[in-house]
Amino acid sequence: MSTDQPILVPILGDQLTRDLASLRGRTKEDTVILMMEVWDEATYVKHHKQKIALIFSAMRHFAAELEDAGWTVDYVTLTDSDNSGSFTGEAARAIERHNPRAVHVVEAGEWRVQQTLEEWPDKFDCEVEILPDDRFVCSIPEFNDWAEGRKQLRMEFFYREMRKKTGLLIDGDGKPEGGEWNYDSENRKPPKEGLEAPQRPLFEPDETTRDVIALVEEQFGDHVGSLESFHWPVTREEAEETVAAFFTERLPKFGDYQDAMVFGQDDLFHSMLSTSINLGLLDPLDLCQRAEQAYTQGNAPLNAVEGFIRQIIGWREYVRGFYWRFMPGLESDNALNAQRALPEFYWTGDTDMRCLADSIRSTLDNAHAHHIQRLMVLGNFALIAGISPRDVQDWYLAVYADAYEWVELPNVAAMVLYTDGGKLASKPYAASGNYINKMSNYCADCKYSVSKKTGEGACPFNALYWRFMDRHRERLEQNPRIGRIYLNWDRMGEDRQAEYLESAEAFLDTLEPAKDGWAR
Ligand code: FAD
Ligand code: DLZ
Ligand code: SF4
Repeated sequence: MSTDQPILVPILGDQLTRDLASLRGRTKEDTVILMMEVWDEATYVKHHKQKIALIFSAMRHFAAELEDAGWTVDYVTLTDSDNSGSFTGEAARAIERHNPRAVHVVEAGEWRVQQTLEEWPDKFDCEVEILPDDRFVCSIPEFNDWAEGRKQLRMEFFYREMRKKTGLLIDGDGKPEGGEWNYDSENRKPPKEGLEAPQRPLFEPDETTRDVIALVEEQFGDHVGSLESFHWPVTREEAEETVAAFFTERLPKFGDYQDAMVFGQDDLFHSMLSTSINLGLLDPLDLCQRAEQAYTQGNAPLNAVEGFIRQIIGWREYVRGFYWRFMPGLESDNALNAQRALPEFYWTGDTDMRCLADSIRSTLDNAHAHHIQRLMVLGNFALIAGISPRDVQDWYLAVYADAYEWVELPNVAAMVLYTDGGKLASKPYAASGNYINKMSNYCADCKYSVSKKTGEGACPFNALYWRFMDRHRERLEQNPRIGRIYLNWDRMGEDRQAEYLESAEAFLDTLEPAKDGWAR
C-alpha cells in the first residue's frame, strides 16, 4: 500500500462541523473530503424547496470554509453528479478519482442511509471505517443500556439521567436546580392579548444561496413551498447570530409561552435553531451550557432555561435513541389502524379551520411551524381524524426544513399518532377544540364555533375528539392518564353520543384526499 494514497472522508449533508469524528486527528495533507449533492437524497420524498436549498447552501458554504482552512474538498454538485444519483455511486466514482487507502465516514443519521453505508465494505476495494456520530450527549449503546429491561420508556426518567451526566442545572448537592427536575407546568401560559415576539434575524441570500435557489427552482419546481421567503442561517456565523438574538430577546419568555399559539406569529419565542443544530452548525450541548449560564447570570428565568435544556438533552436525545432502538419497525407500526388518506388541505392550506390554515401557511411559507402547532394542531388533527401514518410521516418529512427521519419519525409516529401503542409516550395527545382555544387566539375569528360541539358550524375538533375516544375505548380506557374521560362520555347518554359520532362522520365525508404526487 502506498502511503501517498489519501484517506477519503465523505461528509454527509447533516454533518457540517469540523469537529466530526472522521476529521478528528486527520492531517490536511493525507485527507480528501468528499461532499455530494445527490438526486436520491433530494427526491426520496419531495422535500420543501427551502429544505433542499438550505442543505445545499449550507453544504457549499461548509466546503468553502474547509477549503479556506486548507483542506482538500472534492465537492460534487447536483449537476456534476452521476445519474445514478446515490451516495454509493458518488463514493465509488470518488474512489476511482483518488485511489484512497481507506474511507472514513461517520455513521448516518437516518436508518435508510446507514443501510447503504454498511454495504460499502463489501462494495469497495479499500478499507471502510464507519465511526460513531458523537455529536449527541447519549450514544446509541448508552441509550440501549438505559432502555433495556424497562417496562416503559419515559422521556422524564431518561432526561434526569442526561441532567446528571452533563451536570446541567444540578446544584452543589447533586440536586436539580430549584428543587424540581421539570418546570413543564410553568411552560403553558396562554397568549395574552397583543402578545408579540421580537423579529428573529433574517438572512438575505448571498451569491451561493442565490445559485442554489435557482438550481432548486429549476430542478425541483414541482416540490411544495416557496423560496421567496428563504432567510435561513446557512453558516456557523449566521447560526450564532440567531443564537445571540434568541438568548437576549426570546429566551426570557421562552418558558412562559412555549405552548402558546398566535395567529400570524410564526415562531413566537421559540429559538429557530433546529435547522442549524441538525445540520451540525451548532453543538447542542454547548447551547445548553450557554443557556445555563444565562440563568446563573440572572438573564433568564429557570422555567425558560430548564424548558430549553429539556427540549435538547431530553426530547432530542430521547427521540434519537428511540429511533435507533425501534427501527425499522417504527416506520410501519400502526397500532390504531388509521387508514384515511391525508386531506389535500395539508398541502395547500385551503381549509376554513383557522388553526390548521395558519399552521399550514407558516409551514409552506417558511418550511417551519413551531412545536405546539406541529403537535396539537397538525398532529392532533391527523390523530383524531385517523389519517394513515405513512401519509402523515411523508408530509412531515417533506415539509419541514429541520426534518431528518431520526427526529421526525419518533415525533410523528410515536408521539403524535401513537402508532407504537405507547412505547414512547404514556398517552396519545388527543384534544378537542377547547385546548386550541385556551392556548391560542385562533378560534375567535374562525368560521367554526369552538363552543358548538356538534352540527352545522361546530368546531370539527370537538366531534372528532369523541369519535376517536369512542373508537379506541378498549385500549385507552385502561390508561390511567385518560381512562376517567369515559365517565364524561357515558354521562352524555346514547342520543348525544350519536350526535357526536354523526357530526364527526359528516365532517370526515367532506375531506378531499390529497392528490397523488405531492409527497413522492
Ligand atoms: P424550540 O422550541 O426553540 O426548541 C429548542 C430545540 O429543542 C429545537 O431546536 C430542537 O432541537 C429541540 N427540540 C424541541 N422539541 C423537540 C422534539 N420533540 N424532538 C426533538 N428535538 C426537539 N424537530 C426537528 O428537529 N426535526 C423534525 O423533523 C421534527 N419533527 C417534529 C414533528 C412533530 C409532530 C413534532 C410534535 C415535533 C417535531 N420536532 C422536530 C420537534 C420540534 O417541533 C422542533 O424541533 C421545533 O419546532 C424547532 O423549532 P425551534 O428550533 O424554534 O425549537
Ligand atoms: C435531506 C438531504 C438532501 C435533500 N440532500 C442531500 C444531499 O444532496 N447530500 C447529502 O449529503 N445529504 C442530503 N440530505 C441529507 C440526507 O438525506 C440524510 O438525511 C443524511 O445523510 C442523514 O442520514
Ligand atoms: Fe381550530 Fe376549532 Fe378553533 Fe376553528 S374553532 S380555530 S377549527 S380549534
